[in-house]
Amino acid sequence: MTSSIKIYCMAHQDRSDRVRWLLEELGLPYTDVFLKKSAGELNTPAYRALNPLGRVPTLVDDSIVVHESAGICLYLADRYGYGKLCPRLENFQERALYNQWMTFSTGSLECVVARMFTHVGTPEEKAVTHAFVEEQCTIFKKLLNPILEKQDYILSSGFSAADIMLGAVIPGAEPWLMAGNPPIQNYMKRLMARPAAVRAKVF
Ligand SMILES: N[C@@H](CCC(=O)N[C@@H](CS)C(=O)NCC(=O)O)C(=O)O
Repeated sequence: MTSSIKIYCMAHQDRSDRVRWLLEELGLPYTDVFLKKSAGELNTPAYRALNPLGRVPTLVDDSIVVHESAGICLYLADRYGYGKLCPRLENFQERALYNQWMTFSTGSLECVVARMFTHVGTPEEKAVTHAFVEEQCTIFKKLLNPILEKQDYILSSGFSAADIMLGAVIPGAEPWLMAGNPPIQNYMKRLMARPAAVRAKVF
């Protein structure tokens, strides 16, 4: 079967990781299109027409073009894994939680942790950033731990694209979320053992 699905990325380990993992879970063929930032390939008019931000990942599926890794995974799960890798729309309770965790992964968790790696400023300003990340991650643990102590995946209905998003993002927060914290460590072990994650070279 030939595939028209293309993932524009810079490397397997950039934010295209979650998209590739989901495609592997879905068993869909895809092609990676590697762009070289140093060669200006994120800035060409052709690429900016697909992704005006000049970032990766971007997904092209025939005439459909999507950027934002969470947006791409929402699209793929709805189109190709409906009711399997995402709850059905009429399952309002589960779908609401799914929406919450899909957007939490990049909108709250990833962007908070990214501050630690991008912060600039005086030592005092860095200490403020550090304290903010610590405080937020303490809350994240209070949210996630009770769920992961009672079930294997973030939704009670089982594995979904929300686990892919969380699983791809949590390792960036390793010192704050995983160290000394068995519920999230064990959750990550379960996710890392998934054959699709291994095939996608996420970890
Ligand atoms: N929120 C976006 C973030 C996309 C993003 O910032 N991607 C990085 C690579 S992981 C990027 O393209 N950086 C541009 C650059 O390094 O110039 C998403 O989740 O897709």
